[in-house]
Amino acid sequence: MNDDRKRSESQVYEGVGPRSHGLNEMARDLFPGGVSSPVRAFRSVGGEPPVIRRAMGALLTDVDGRIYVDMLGSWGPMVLGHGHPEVTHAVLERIKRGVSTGTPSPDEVRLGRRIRALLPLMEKLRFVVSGTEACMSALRLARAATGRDKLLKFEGCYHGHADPFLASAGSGALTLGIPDSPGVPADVAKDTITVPYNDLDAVRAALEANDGEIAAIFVEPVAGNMGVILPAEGFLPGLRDLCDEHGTLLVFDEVMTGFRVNRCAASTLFSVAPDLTTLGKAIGGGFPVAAYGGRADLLSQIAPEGPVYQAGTLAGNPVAMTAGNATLRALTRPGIWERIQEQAARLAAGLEDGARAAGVAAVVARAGTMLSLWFAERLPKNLDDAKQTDTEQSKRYHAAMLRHGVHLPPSPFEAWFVSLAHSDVVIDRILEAHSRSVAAT
Ligand code: KE4
Repeated sequence: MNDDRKRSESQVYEGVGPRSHGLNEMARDLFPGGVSSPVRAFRSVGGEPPVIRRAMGALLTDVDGRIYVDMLGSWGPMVLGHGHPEVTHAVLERIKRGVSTGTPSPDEVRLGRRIRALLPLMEKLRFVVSGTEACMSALRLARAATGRDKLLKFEGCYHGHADPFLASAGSGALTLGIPDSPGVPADVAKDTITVPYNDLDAVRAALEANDGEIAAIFVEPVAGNMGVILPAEGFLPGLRDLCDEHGTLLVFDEVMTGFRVNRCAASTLFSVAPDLTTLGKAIGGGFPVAAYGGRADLLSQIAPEGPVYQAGTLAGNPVAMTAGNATLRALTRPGIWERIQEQAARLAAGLEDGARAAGVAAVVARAGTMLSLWFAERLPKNLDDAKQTDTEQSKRYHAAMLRHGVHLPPSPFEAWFVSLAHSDVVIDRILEAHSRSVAAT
């Protein structure tokens, strides 16, 4: 780490700098909450976000020149770190040949072939531009393919902001959904059944109570949107069996877990084959790329091959495809993903050691290169457990880590992401800030 990085090591940042504050004020005047996506507003941790003007490697630099170690990783995509030379070079070269044509391109074929070679259960796939779009489209396909309307999802799992997914259970596992957000019609939410994560009995009961009516079960095979929560032994195979028994499609939402929980996907890590998979984040390397895919007999029902409509102006954008290709090519080179995982494991162990040394109850849930630090005696199994952890301490810890130059995801219910750029020096720096912060919160 060069000198100006070293200068910032001992520096403590109080609040945000004047330029960030000024820009946040302008942004609040322009955008709802001053952000382009709600969680970025720091509402659940307090304070205001530093406004980032530069990202390189594992570091973020804000408009006041303050430097932070980045544990956000753009919420998952930046698995190689920021500004990886192969990705940057490939994108700059592709831009010289045009940025968008709205036509077939060799770039989308290249990325599609690469994804299928890595994840053969993606027999056919369709590129879209966000995880929301991937999940929304996969649900439409599942409903068309089964002729059923209902969806079963899990409390705390997030599948983007399309109406059917913004519904949560009323009381009891068999209650049909109620809107989670104004603007979601009750008539839409009623078809969404939500049960606790890791609860196969609740899934079985919901399938039996709605026999023949549930089109699909959507699941994050490793939950990342209520903080990282690991699937219990037998949970994912149990979902597969129950779906087979009831003619319900199993959809793995791997927008976050894809290329994060192992070299490829959770389905390969746990040897459970979903009928459909959604991908996003890492497959675009920071550009807007997502995809849904799976069994060819299902995907062949998507227009124009079949009657199920889905479309998009910038789907398969050649520059985004190029970024995704360069990212996956570098990431899946022998030893690269394993190196990132090693660093994540080292960080996880160091976080728990540091908390123990400070006499603070904390445990780390880690799956591959994504992790969460829980202020609790034991790992949460579902959303209720997650809410029982010491979220107030988590918020104080977030602020302390930011003061010590480490930018964590601004919510106790999000994941930290480790990248190829998180070298030993960077991990040491995080652990040094951790030992100062955990003792002080
Ligand atoms: P996007 O529409 O944000 O690209 O993807 C939605 C989505 C779908 N499925 C999973 C498993 C996801 O994690 C996401 C998006 N994740 C959040 C982070 N928890 C994105 C950050 C944000 O909303 O700003």
